[in-house]
Amino acid sequence: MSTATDRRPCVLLISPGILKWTDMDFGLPHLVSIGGYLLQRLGERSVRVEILDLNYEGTDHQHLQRTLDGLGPLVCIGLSCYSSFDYMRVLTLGRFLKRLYPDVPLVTGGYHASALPGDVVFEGGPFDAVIRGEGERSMAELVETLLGGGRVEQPFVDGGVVEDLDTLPPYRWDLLDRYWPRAHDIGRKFQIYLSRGCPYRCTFCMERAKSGYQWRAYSAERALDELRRLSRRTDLSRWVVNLADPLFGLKRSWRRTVLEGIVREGLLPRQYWTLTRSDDLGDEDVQLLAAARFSIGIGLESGSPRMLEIMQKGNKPDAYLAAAERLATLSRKHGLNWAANIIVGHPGEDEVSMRETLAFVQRLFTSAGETCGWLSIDPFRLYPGAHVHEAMQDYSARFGTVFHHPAWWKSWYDGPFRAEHVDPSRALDFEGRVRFMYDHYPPLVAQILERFRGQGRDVDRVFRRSIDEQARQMSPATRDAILARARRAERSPPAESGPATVLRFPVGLHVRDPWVRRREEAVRRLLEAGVLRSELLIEAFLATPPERYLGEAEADAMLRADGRTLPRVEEGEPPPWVPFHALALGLEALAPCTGDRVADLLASNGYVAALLAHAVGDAGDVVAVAPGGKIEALRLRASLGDRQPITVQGGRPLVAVGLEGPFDGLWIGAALPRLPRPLRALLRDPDGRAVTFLGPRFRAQDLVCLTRRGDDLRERVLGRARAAVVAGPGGWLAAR
Ligand code: B12
Ligand code: SF4
Repeated sequence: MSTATDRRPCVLLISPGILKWTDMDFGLPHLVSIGGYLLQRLGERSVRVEILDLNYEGTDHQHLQRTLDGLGPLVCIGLSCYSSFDYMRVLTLGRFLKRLYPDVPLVTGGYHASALPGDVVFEGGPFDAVIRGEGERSMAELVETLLGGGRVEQPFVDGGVVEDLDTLPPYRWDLLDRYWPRAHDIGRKFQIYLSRGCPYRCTFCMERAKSGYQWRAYSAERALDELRRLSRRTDLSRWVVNLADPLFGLKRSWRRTVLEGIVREGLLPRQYWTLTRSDDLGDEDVQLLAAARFSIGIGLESGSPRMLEIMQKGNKPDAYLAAAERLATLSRKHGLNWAANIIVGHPGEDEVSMRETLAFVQRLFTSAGETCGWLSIDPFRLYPGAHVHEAMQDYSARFGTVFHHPAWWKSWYDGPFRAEHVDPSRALDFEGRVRFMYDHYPPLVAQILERFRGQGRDVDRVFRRSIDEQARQMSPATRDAILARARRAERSPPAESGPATVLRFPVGLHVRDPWVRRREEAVRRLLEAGVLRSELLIEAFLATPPERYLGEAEADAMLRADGRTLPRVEEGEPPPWVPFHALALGLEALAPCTGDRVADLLASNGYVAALLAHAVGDAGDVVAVAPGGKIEALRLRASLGDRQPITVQGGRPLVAVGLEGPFDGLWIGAALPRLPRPLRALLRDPDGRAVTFLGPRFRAQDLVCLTRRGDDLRERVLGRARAAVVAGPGGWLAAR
C-alpha cells in the first residue's frame, strides 16, 4: 500500500466486484498475479500497484472518487471485465473513470473482454485498450511504454498465455493489505490458482476464448510453496481455500505430488474446494483427495450419452458416466465430499435426454443409503466465446434451437434469466425445459439431502450453505416467476440497450446493502424500459435512499408498486409516494437541470425534494411545501435533515399561498381535476413545467406535463397511472 506522500506513479487494478455477493471470495489472485508481475518486471522504485475490489470497498461513487483521488498519481488503470454479467457495470465504471481521469490510459481484460474485445473497445467508448488472454506480460509492456513517455498505440492486444507459470513471481498477497484486516468479513473462501487453462472442448464453456486449450500448472514444488507462503500469511484453518483453477490436477503425477505434499506438510485449511474431472480418479486418488481435505466439483453435465456427445464432453460417454459412478462409490469409502453439476436444456436437449439424465443422477445419488455427493442443477446459459455462442446458427439449423437474447449481456438487468432464455430444440421449448427441471428435480434434491453424509468428516458450512440454497431455489414460486418473465419477454422482446445508453457513473458498488440493491434494480428496470434517460436524474435516483425519507415499508411499497396500487392515505392528505415508474416518468418530463428553481408542492416526507435537490445541484433552488401549517413544515424539515439545502415551508400550495414564482418546474405528486389557476402563474414563461396527475377521481389518471407558453399551457400526456386524490371532497371542487 502507498503512503500519502508516495509519489511513485501508480498502476491501479480494479475488480468491479461481483453482483451475487453471496459468492464473494477473498483473494483476487488474477489481479494479484498481474500486479506482482508488474512490480517484478518494472521495479518497485519506478512504479506502485494498488488493487481495488469494489465489493470490498462497499461504497457509493462519491466515496469511490475520493478513494481514487487519494491513490494518484496514476499512470494507468486496468479494469477487469470478467464475466459477461459484469459487462454493463464495467462500461459504466469505465465511463466514470474516464470522466475523472481523461488523460490516464484505461485498459481492460478478463473473460468477457477476451471473448468479445469489440464490446469493450469501440469508437466513443471509455477504454483505450483491451488485452485478450492472460494479462501479465502485455500489461507490463504497456506500463513500461507509458513510464517511458509513450502512449497506448494498440487498442487490441493479444496477451496470449503464460506458458511456464514458474516464470511468474510468487503471489504478492501484500497487494491486498488494504483488505487483509477485514478479510474474513469479506469472503468465506480464499481464492488461489495453481494451474490455468483446460484442454477440453465443452461446447458451453468459454474458457477457450481466454486461454485456448493449453493446461499449464506451477511446478508441483512451486505450487506447494505458494500454499506454504499462504499459510504463513494467514491461518489456513480459518478458511475454505478455493483452488479456483478451471481444471485442477489434469496431470495425475502432478496432482498426486501436490496432494501428498499437502498431507505431509499439514497445509490443511478447513477444506479445499476445487473443480476437476472424474475420468481418471481411482481408489488411491480419492483416498488422497479426502486425506488432503478436499471437496471436489465435477462437471457431469448430462446423463445422456447423446447429449454428452453434443456437448463434446469426450468421445467415450459410457466410460465417462462409469467414472462418475466409480467416484460415487469410492467417495463413500474414503469420505470425500463432491458435487456434480448438470446442465439442463443445452441445445439439442429433448424430453428423452432430460429423462435419461434424471434417471442417471437418481441412480448415482440414491442407489446407496448414503451419499457424499451433492447435485447442482443449472440451466444452460449462453456465454460469449463458448462454441455454442460462436455457432448459434448451426445449432439453430441442426436442432431448431432459439436463442431469445443472443446479446443478453447488453441489458441493464435480468442477465441471468436472459442468458438461460433459450428453446433447446424443436421438440423442447423453454417452458418445457423449465417445467421439467422444477417439477422433477426438487423431489430428487430432497432425497439426496436425506442421504447426504459428510462421511467421516464434517461437511463444511460453505458447502452446506450452497446445498441449502440449491434446495431453496428449486421452488414452484421461482419456476412461475421465470415462466412469467419468459411470457413477458416473448410478448414484447426487450431491446438490448448496448453501450450507447451506458451511464457515466457506476452502479452495483454497494451490493451488500439490500436497500442499495433494491434501488439499483428499480433504476435498472427503468433504464431498460427507456423511462430513465437523463444522467442527472439517474444519478439522483441512485444516490437518494427512499427508505430514509419514506421509512422501509413505504419505500418498499413504492419501489414495487405497479401503476394501479396506491399508498394508503386519507383523501386530501398529501400521499407519501407515487409509483416509482410514474415518478421517474414524471421527473424525466420535468427535466430539472443544474441551477434550476423547482418545487415539490405536496411534500409529505421530502423524498422528491431530495431527488430534485440532487438534480439541480448547489446552484439550484428547491422549495418543499408541506400542506398545512408550522407543524407539518417542522415534520418535513426533520425528515429532510439539515444537510439538504432545501427551503421548507407550510402553506396551501394548490392555491399558491406563500409561494413566489417563477419556477422552472413544479412537481405535484397527486391527482387533480386540472391544474389550479394560481399555479400557472408560478411557472416561468416560457417553458416552466408542471407535472401532475389529471383526470377522473376514482380511476387511473393521466400523468401529464404542462408547459407554459404565455397564457397557454401545453399539455403532454406521459402515461396512465393511479395517484391519490389530494384535495379532499371539498378541496377537490375548490381546486377546479
Ligand atoms: C475461478 C472462477 C470463478 C471465481 C472467481 C473469479 C474471479 N477471479 O473473480 C468465482 C467462483 C467467484 C466465479 C464466479 C462466477 N463465475 Co466463474 N469461473 C472461474 C473459472 C473456473 C476459472 C478462472 C480462471 O481460470 N482463472 C485463472 C486466472 C489466472 O485467469 P483469470 O482469472 O481469467 O485472469 C487472467 C485474465 O482473465 C486476465 N485479466 C483478468 N482481469 C484483467 C484485468 C486487466 C486490466 C487485464 C489487462 C487482464 C485481466 O489476466 C489475468 C491473469 O492472467 C472460470 C473458467 C472455467 N472454465 O470454468 C469460470 C468462469 C469465468 N466463470 C463463469 C461464470 C458464469 C461465473 C458466475 C457467473 C457463476 C454464477 N452463476 O454465479 C460467477 C460470476 C462472477 C462475477 N464476476 O460476477 C464463466 C463466465 C461466463 C461468462 N461469460 O460470464 C466461466 C468462463 C465458466 C464458464 N461457464 O464458461 N468464477
Ligand atoms: S467445462 Fe471444464 S472441462 Fe469443459 S472446457 Fe470448460 S474448463 Fe474444461
